[in-house]
Amino acid sequence: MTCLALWALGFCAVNGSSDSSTKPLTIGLFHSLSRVGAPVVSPNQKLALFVTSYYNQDSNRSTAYLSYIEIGSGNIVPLTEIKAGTTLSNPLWFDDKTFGFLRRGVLYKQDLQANATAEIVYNPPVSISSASYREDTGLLSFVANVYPNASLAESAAFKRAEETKADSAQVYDNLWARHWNEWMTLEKPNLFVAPLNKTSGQWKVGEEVNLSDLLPHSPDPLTRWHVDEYAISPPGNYAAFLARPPTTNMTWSANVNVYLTSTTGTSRPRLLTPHLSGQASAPVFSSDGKRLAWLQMETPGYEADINRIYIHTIASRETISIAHDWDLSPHSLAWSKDDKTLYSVTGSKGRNLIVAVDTETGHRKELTVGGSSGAVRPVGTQSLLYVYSNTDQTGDIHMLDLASGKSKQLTEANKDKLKDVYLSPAEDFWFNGAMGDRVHGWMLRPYGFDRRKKYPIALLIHGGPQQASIQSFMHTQWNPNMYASAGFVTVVINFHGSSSYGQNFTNSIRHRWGDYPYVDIMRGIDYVTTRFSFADKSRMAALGGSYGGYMVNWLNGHTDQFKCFVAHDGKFSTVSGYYGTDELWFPEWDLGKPWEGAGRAILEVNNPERFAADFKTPTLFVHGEKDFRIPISESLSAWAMLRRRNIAARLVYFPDEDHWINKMGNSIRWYTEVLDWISSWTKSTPPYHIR
Ligand SMILES: *[C@@H]1O[C@H](CO)[C@@H](O)[C@H](O)[C@H]1NC(C)=O
Ligand SMILES: *[C@@H]1O[C@H](CO)[C@@H](O)[C@H](O)[C@H]1NC(C)=O
Ligand SMILES: *[C@@H]1O[C@H](CO)[C@@H](O)[C@H](O)[C@H]1NC(C)=O
Ligand SMILES: *[C@@H]1O[C@H](CO)[C@@H](O)[C@H](O)[C@H]1NC(C)=O
Ligand SMILES: *[C@@H]1O[C@H](CO)[C@@H](O)[C@H](O)[C@H]1NC(C)=O
Ligand SMILES: *[C@@H]1O[C@H](CO)[C@@H](O)[C@H](O)[C@H]1NC(C)=O
Ligand SMILES: CC(=O)N[C@H]1CO[C@H](CO)[C@@H](O)[C@@H]1O
Repeated sequence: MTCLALWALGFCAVNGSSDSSTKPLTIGLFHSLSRVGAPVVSPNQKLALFVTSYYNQDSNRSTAYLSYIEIGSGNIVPLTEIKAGTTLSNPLWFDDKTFGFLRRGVLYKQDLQANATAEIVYNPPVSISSASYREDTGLLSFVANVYPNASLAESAAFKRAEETKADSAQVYDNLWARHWNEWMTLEKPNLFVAPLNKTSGQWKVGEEVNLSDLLPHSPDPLTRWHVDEYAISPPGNYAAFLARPPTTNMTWSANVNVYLTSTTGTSRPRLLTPHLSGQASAPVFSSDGKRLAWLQMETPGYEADINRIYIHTIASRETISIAHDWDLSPHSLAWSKDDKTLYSVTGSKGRNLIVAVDTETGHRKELTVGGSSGAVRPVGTQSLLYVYSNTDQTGDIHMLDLASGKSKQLTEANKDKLKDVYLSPAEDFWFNGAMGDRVHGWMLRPYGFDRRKKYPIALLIHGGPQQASIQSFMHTQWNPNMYASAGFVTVVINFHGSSSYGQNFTNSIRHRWGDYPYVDIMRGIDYVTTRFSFADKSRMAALGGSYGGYMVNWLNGHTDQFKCFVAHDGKFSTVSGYYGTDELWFPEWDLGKPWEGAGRAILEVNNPERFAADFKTPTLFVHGEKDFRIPISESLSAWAMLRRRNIAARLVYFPDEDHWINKMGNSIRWYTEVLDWISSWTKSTPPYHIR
C-alpha cells in the first residue's frame, strides 16, 4: 500500500505535513514558479524544443527562453538568452539544425550550435501569431489581423491613418459590438501562407497569400471572417481552418465551421459540415496528409455539447464519425505516425487522460491514469511526449513508451524552487448529491496538518458551469494548494453540470443553475465535515469565479452556513447578465430569453438577485473592467446592494483585466486580497504573512 493510501486512513505524514522542515507555498513563491510549454519535435524526431517561462516579482518582469531535450538521452540544453524581460513564444523548426520562434510578432531563427545568435527571418508590417513551418512544404503559415481586402502592408497603413482621426466613435448596427475583452474593429485575424526556403544559405520569405480571401463577403465589414485555429497538411497542399460564419446572428448561433482549402489561395474554401451547426475544434491532418480529423459538436446552439470525432477523406470527400458510443468528450487530437490511432486528451472523472482511439474500430484505450496530461506529441512510432501535472506536481514534459505503457519524466522545471515546499495531494471522495446521483469531490489537507486540530474550510466552486475542477497544477486563481498552504482544508466538488462524468451529467444543469449544484455543494460540505473531524463547519468560506461567482451569489441568498464569500467575475442577475454578455447562445441555451414567457420564468427561478433581501454573508467581489463575458455591472450591483444594506462587502476592481487575471502583479494582489479576506472572516491565522 502506498503512503497515499495509508494516509487516507490516517497513518502517514505525507510531504512532511506535520514536519516543521517544510515551507508553505506562499503567494510570492507560487508566482515565481516556472511553466513548461508544449514540446515541438524536430523533423528527424531526435530533439524537442520547449519554452520555459517565469516571473520575477522584484523586477515585475517575465522571462521566457527555449531549450531542447535530446529525446534519446533526456539531456536538456538551453538555447536562447535567459534575461529578465526577454520573452518568446511559438517555437518551430526550420530544419534539423535550425529552429525559430516569435518575439513581438516577428519571426526569428537561430542555429542549433552553441552560442549562435538569433536573427530576424520575417518582420512583416503587421505582427503575426500561430506560425508554423515544415521544410518539406516550403510554406510558412500564420495568422495576422488585417483590414477588409487589405494586404499586410495596407493594413498597417490603415491602422496608422485611424490613429490620427479627430474622434474615437465606433458605430455598430449588428451584434456583436464586443467579444471577450475587445470591442469589434475592422481588423480581423485571417490565415496566411507565404513561401519560405533556404536559398544560397539565407532563409527568405516570399509574398503572403490570404487563404480566407475567397470566402463570401458579409454586408457588414464589422462581422467579417475571423480565422484562428488551423492546420496545414503534411505535403503542404491543403489548409483546414475554423471560422464562425459572419452572419448577423453570429452571437446567438454558436456555430463554428471547419473549411478545407488549397494552400495556393486560388480555390474557394469548402465547408466540410454543410449539414451541421455545432462547434468544430481541433482540426489535424493525418500523417500521410490524406485525411483530416477534428472534434465536432452536433447540437445547434449548445457550446458544451459532447465532442464527436470526425474524419474527412480528402480524395473521396467522405466524412465519417467514429467512437459515437463514447460518453466522454475529448478535447484534443493527434494522429499516430501510421494513422491507425488518434491520441486524444479526454476529461475523465476530474482527470485529463491520454486516450488512444483506433481510427478503424473506434475502440479506446486509456494510456495514462491520473492527474492531467496535455500537449501530446507523437515521436516516431514508439513514444509520446506530453505535459503532465497533478494537484501536487507542477507541469513537466514526460515521455510515454507505447510498447511498455511506462512513462518517464524528462524535465524538472521547479525542482529547486519547490524543494521542501508543502504540496498536498488530492484525496478523492464520492457522496450522494442531488437526485441521489453519485458526486465526486476531493480535499486537500492544510499546511502543518495535525489531525487533533480543527481547520477552516475553503470551498472552491468551478466556472463553466459545464467544466470541471481537474486534478492538475493550475497557475491561476484556483490552485487548491494555495488555499491549503494558507491553512485551509480545501474542498473541491464537481457538482451536476460538470464535464468528465458523462454527457448526461453535464447536460443536467440546463435550466437548473441554482438547483442541483446547490444541493450537491451543501451535501458535499456535510459529507466532508461529518467524515473529517478536523474540518470546522463553523468556519467555512466559499469562493468561485464566473459560474462559481454566480453560485456564490446564489449561496448568499440561500444559506447562512458560510462565514464569508469571494465572488470573482460572477453574475448577480441572470436577466441583466443575459443582456450584457457577448455570447448570447450560452444563456439562451442554459436558461432562456428574457422577453419570452418560458425563458423569463427559468431565468427568474435561477436569479440570485431575486433573493437580494436574504443576502447576509460578507462578500469580497473581484472584477475586471474588460470582462465582456460578465460585465463589471454584475459585481458592482451585488456589492452596492450589500453595502446599502450595511452588510460587510469589499470590491476589488482591476481596470486592466478581463474575465481572467492575466498580469502577474495583479494575480499576486488578487491572492493577497482573497486569502486575507477569508482568513479574517474565518478567524484563522495563516502559516505565513499574507499581506
Ligand atoms: C560559448 O560562450 C561561452 C561564454 O561566453 C564560452 O565559455 C564558450 O566557450 C562558448 N562556446 C563555444 C562553442 O563557442
Ligand atoms: C471587399 O471586396 C469584396 C469583393 O470585391 C467586396 O464585395 C467587399 O465590399 C469589399 N469589402 C470592403 C469592406 O471593402
Ligand atoms: C523559395 O522561395 C521563393 C520566395 O522566397 C519562391 O519564389 C520559390 O518558389 C521558393 N522555392 C521553392 C522550391 O519553394
Ligand atoms: C443564422 O443565419 C444564417 C444565414 O442567414 C442561417 O443559415 C442560420 O440558420 C441562422 N442561424 C440561427 C441560429 O439563427
Ligand atoms: C440523466 O441525468 C438526470 C439528472 O441527473 C437523471 O435523472 C437521469 O436518470 C440520467 N439519465 C441517465 C440515462 O443516466
Ligand atoms: C508590471 O508589469 C505589467 C505587465 O505585466 C505592466 O502592465 C505594469 O505596468 C508593470 N508595473 C510596473 C510598476 O512596472
Ligand atoms: C479578403 C481579404 O482580406 N483579402 C486580402 C488577403 O490578403 C491579400 C494579400 O495580402 C490581399 O491582396 C487581399 O485583398
